Amino acid sequence: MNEHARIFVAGRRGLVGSAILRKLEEAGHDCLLTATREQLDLRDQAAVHYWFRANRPEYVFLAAGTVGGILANSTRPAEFIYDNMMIHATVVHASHLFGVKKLLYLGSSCIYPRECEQPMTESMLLTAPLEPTNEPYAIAKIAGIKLCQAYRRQYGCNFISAMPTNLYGPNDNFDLTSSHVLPALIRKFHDARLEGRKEVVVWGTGRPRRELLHVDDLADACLFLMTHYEDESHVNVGTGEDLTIHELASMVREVVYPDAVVIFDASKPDGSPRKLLDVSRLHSRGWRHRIDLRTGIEQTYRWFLEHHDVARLVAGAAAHQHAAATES
Ligand code: GFB
Repeated sequence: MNEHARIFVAGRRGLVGSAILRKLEEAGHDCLLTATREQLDLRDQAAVHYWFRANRPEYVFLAAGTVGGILANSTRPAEFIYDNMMIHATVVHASHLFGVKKLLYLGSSCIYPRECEQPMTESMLLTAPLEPTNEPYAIAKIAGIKLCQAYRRQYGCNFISAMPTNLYGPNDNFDLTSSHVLPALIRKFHDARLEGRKEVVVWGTGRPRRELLHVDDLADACLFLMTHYEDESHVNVGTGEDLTIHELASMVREVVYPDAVVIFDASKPDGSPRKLLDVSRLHSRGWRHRIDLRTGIEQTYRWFLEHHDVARLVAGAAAHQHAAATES
């Protein structure tokens, strides 16, 4: 993948897509093809074929999708399964039809069973029932893995899959109705400090454990895999370390609002009790993460303060409410 290669980053505005774009630009790549959601609906096969025929990408980072935390997954299951299945099927098929040299598909650690031996190895896929709160999304992500493997077997496509753990970092989603835990905690402690409130409500019991990888580390792993990984099996991408939600909330409180008091709302779902990835396959290929969690939280909060004014958050929430109202 030389610096003049035609590279398509699907999902350029998202947490992952924007990080991959930053990494590619840093590495000197000068032919980066992107299309926003308004320019190209990746669920629309005719539009995607037209775009691929016109732009002829040689490499594809498939980081586009409808994503969200435990609340969004629980309340919008049809969007999560339909959008993601359509995006994966359309982009993978177009990549085959138009001769893409290599495609990297990004899944998620929720593909593994709820009651899974920890840490979870790649071979544990489909060995037991999934976590109910995000099963529709997980089914769509598993289908993406199987798509890439099937096109590799039948057509010889060089399509690979990476399964990242929970991610965070710049350009994350801080809207409380759809965000993942870490950006939600940053937002909650930030708002409480600004509004002079002492108490911050954290969902669940605080006992579940989560592994958190900074998205710049993930982007670095994606470029590494695009260059060095050619196998059929998907590959886990993570830090290999996890902590409880209680410990995570304490870490965010120290960074954002040390005087706050944390209250746990056990009426909210905990989701998977634990989903620590076994990252030995990736480590054996020579890649490891670099950004430690405390540093990553500090850097993400700085980004939040510089970029996420209240107006945008309010607009985002209002847009979401409007969308919900027009759908009902
Ligand atoms: O990150 P999260 O929303 O999703 O929730 P999952 C992780 C844990 O954080 C759960 C707790 O135990 C939540 O109860 N939590 C505490 C909170 N306070 C909050 C809060 O204010 N907001 C949120 N969102 N959580 C996701 C899947 O599962 O994992 C995605 O839903 C994706 O599809 C992602 O696969 C990697 O980690 O439980």
